[in-house]
Amino acid sequence: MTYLVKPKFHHPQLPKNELGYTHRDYEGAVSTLCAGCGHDSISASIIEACFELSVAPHRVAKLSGIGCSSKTPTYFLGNSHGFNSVHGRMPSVLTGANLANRDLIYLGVSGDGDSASIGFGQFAHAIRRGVNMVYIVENNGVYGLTKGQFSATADFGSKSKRGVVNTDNAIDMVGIALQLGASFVARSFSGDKAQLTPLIKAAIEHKGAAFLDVISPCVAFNNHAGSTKSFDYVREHNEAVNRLDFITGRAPIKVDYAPGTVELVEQHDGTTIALRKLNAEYDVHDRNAAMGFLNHHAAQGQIVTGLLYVAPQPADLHDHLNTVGAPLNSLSEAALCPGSKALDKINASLR
Ligand SMILES: Cc1ncc(C[n+]2csc(CCOP(=O)(O)OP(=O)(O)O)c2C)c(N)n1
Ligand code: SF4
Ligand SMILES: [Mg+2]
Repeated sequence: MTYLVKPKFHHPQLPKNELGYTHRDYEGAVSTLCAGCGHDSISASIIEACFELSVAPHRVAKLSGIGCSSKTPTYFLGNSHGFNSVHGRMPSVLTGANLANRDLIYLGVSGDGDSASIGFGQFAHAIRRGVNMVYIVENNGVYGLTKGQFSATADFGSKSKRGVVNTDNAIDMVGIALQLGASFVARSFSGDKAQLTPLIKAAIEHKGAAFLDVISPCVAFNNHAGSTKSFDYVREHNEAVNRLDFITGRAPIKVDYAPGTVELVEQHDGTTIALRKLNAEYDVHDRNAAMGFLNHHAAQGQIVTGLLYVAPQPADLHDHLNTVGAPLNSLSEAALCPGSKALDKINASLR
């Protein structure tokens, strides 16, 4: 794959985070995507989120499949670990890496083709197993890289650039993630950085399968009238249920909103998400209600965005498997191998 290295000029007065890093330390190569592609805005939000959280770049593993969306990890976190897998296979590679080293932050970046078509089974199993990760689908409703065929998330009745009407039903990745037990589910829009960046921060701090469906218009093949994934359509039909204003871990929480409009959501590690409610009735802890809400609004052509569900007591794959706290790749052979006597005993029990 070709890529352009960014010049390494740093303005001496660039703001620094707690680690002493600037934004530049979280960037990657120069993007080769089409100018205006939604995916580049998502990369910018990932950079911003990691900068603001003072994430050490070497603690992040970014994994992807194939597609314009899956190319984007080259354009952010240039100092992090990266693995560009086969089309649709990112989730199983991520699961294996996570099992070997639970200490890293796993960022899976995929497309609607990569995750809702060829990788649909892989996506489903990583989510239902509760792999501790941030799984982002950059959803444009088309296979951008292969020139704009309808993907499985293209809405029934929506029109291609050439005027062909989609006669297949759409897969709603958020609905599926809710059904499969993801412990953090959100939807956002690449054109709404103020909503997206805090969602990514919250997802990074969440322990469990965090799924983010980000509508990300493809300016080359799916940004016309008749598309339901265009900038205009998403702006006109966006039904945001809440907004995360800040996420704080150890710092004291200051809330200056009217009572009832802000909900503080505690996370496992003592961090708190401050959730500004735009819809007073919406309950982020009710999985079934979230599914009903989603379906109801989808039937009216609306796109529900925001933090849609977060589990009060999330658990991840390592909790389910009861693995040791230390990363498996740090254990010695003596600790990993039970010894021949123990193996003999197991074999004997199976005879
Ligand atoms: C096994 C395999 N089948 C098909 C392809 C061709 N292919 C490359 S990218 C792609 C679809 C990408 O769509 P999506 O994941 O939505 O990414 P986008 O380009 O839209 O961001 C396809 C079908 C491939 N590379 N490998
Ligand atoms: S083809 Fe579409 S998805 Fe791919 S880079 Fe261009 S605008 Fe983005
Ligand atoms: Mg796509």
